[in-house]
Amino acid sequence: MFGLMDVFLKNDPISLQKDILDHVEFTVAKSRFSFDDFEAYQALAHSVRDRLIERWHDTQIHFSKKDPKRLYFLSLEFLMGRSLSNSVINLGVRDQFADALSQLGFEFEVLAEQEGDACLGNGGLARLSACQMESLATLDYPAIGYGLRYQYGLFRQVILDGFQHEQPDYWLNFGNPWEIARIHITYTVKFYGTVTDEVLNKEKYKVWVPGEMVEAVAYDNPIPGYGTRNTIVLRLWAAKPSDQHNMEAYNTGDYVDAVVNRQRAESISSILYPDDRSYQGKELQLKQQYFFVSASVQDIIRRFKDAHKNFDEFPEKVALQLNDTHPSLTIAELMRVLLDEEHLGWNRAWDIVCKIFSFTTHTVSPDSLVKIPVDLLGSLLPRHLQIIYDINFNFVENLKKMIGLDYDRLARMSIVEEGAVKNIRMANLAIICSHTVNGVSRLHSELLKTKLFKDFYELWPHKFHYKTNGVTQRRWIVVSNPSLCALISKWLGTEAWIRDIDLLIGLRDYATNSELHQEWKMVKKVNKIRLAEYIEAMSGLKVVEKAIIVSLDAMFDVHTKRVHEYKRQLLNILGIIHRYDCIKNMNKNDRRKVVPRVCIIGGKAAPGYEMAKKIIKLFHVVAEKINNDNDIGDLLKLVFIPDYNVSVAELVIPGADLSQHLSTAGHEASGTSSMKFLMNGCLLLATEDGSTIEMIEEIGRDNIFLFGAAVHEVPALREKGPALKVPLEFLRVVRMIREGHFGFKDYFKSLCDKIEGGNDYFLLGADFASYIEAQAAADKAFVDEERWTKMSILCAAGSGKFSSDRTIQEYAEKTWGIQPCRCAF
Ligand code: 26V
Repeated sequence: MFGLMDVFLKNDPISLQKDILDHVEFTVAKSRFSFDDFEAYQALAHSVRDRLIERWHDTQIHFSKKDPKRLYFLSLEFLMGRSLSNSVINLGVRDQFADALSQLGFEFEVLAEQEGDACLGNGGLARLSACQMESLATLDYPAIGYGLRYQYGLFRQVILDGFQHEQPDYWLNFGNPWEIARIHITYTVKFYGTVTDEVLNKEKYKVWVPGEMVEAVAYDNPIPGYGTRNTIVLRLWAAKPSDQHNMEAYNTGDYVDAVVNRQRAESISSILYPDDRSYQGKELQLKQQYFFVSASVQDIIRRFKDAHKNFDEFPEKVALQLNDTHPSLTIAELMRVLLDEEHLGWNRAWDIVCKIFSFTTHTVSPDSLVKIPVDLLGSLLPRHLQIIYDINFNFVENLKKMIGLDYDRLARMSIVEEGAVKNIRMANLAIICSHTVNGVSRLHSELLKTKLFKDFYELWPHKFHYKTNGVTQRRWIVVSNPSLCALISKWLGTEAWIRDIDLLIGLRDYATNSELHQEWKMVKKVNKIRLAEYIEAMSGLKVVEKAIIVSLDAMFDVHTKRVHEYKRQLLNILGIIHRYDCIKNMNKNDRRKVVPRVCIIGGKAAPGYEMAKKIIKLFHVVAEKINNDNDIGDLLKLVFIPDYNVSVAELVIPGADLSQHLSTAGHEASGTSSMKFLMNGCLLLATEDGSTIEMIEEIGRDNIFLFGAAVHEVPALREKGPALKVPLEFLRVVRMIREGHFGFKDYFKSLCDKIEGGNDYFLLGADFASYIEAQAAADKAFVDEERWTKMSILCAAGSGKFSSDRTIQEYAEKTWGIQPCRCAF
């Protein structure tokens, strides 16, 4: 028999080979004498999964024994990307598996490429959740993530003739070895119906009689920590028809209809909504939110009740983190369970609820805050609407005592928005019921306090905090940039920075060391070659176009993120046209001084976001012209990376020399891709927005190319309208598009109209001159190799603050009140 902490699965080459072959034979059901790369990947993934499960069991047992306060992280989106490389690195078995595979005639890297991405999220918020889960595991915090197991992840982007087309991402088609279906962990989720009053022991209670029931089935995704045995879990819920679902129909013989209705239940977890900005109050979207909230709350209560009898202990054992407004229904659901099922009474239930919720908002825009039409909520979740009205009644009555009868302010702060359509403001609910409201950068927090949530800040200043975002260095250096990882460890003389990122600062001591410079440049070159090969292969796939061959001596200038007007990919394109125009008008001598550039753009536009889609098309028509202009050659090449996702980012970021972060100041809550570029020694060209302001403090103004209006200047510039002065160069490039220099003249008219004549809300014209200047400064620095390399080293050295380990530690200590609970090796 094994003792509790004995390692069950062995990691020597013979054991690993046997495990892999066993999985080939019995899991993949292929002969161990003949299997291809994909089958080998599947067997490898299952061998790794076995080890994850073992550690996860040990962690579970340890947590159950210690019974610490646990964090429950609720998010509707997680962008996990691939799991194989991250798992073997965090388990500390990467080299062992690579050796075992090579003896079987396979290469680890080749098999890793077989894995598809898990894209259960849109953009920044979703990838942040994934980084934070990994940091929670690494720092030994007792945490569980909850989300939805969408059958269709974020749409696949296909570019046809320069236009974006969307295709479904049926990511589960080839199976998913990283999840464990828990068919016995299911909860019934109720919808619709009516609320009645009932009396129990002379007390009146509300009883919700549902009109529809759906089962939530748990799918567990283990998340291993690095340098620890701790492995936590991301539990994703899938919808299945309930056995109790519409029994009536079966009994009345309406068998076919009943089966069709059962299928409808599954649609709740079928699709991820592909919009990362605006919330539309669609019924299915609300159903998704409640489905995930109800299953998670039932799971949390079940776990609590397994070990505790008295709900007074609940706040000592449970911290609930609301990742943006989408999971805010959790508040009403927990109140409902405590009132109607646990019969605690309003005051006790409310007291508990107020102690356990914390809320983080990821937006600066009021349009992104979830609002639910009262009619919709009342029909889908009648009891919740009553509870929200009761919470609001108490809140408004108290508020009147505090601020008097300031009706405008009372109306603004009320959870219920009056108007032609009455809405429930989920952000107000979240703020009122949470003990802490966090922003995602210092600037964001200031904007919340002075704009978005000003009324609430003035009422409860103590609730408002911020935790600047971070990203995990395990994924964004160790997995994605192994050459840089080895180089950093060599120069710091330790691998300890992988868990303790502050050690990176030690690189500063060698920022002018010529030996390091040589090795640093070599690493960048290796990564540029990798990226260039990808570009060539990817562009060569197209039937009508030739493959794009890029020069490694050129500056790889990257702008990859979701396409949005506020992120200003259009400014980048206008800058590229200006550069092209300048080169065309240069004499031979001047052309020799031009710094060759490869301008890389990648990112998806929301399917219904017309302007964003036009921006993608514009990039393609400009690329077509410039890439085929023999007069330009290697001086300027444009590349669009289609279907940008986590695994593509892992390839692109290490290979970038320069990266662009151009949001109009005051619009990017934080920005996290800039942190990944910084860690990889890539220089930034950026506005003073979001987290960039804090980056400047860490790396120094000399090591970043800044441009554009500051946040406080933006309102005055907008105010000027048509009187705003814009440079002639700006007018010239817009005219080139307008006049059809790149074709599609009519198609781009609305786009040009949006940035001229006082309509330029995102201030492209106002920032254009300083953008071009910053680009020139970047060119100048690039030709001075020694200066550039020093800057690059200083960027990586100063990136420590932007690790999600720091963010998570701050949350744990200041917001959640949880302690590490480390499972012994
Ligand atoms: C999110 C969602 C997700 C669920 C479905 C509907 C919906 C609607 C709106 C939003 C708001 C955008 C959330 C977002 O991704 N914000 C980004 O969060 C990053 C992490 O904090 C931050 O770095 C970015 O600046 C911010 O734009």
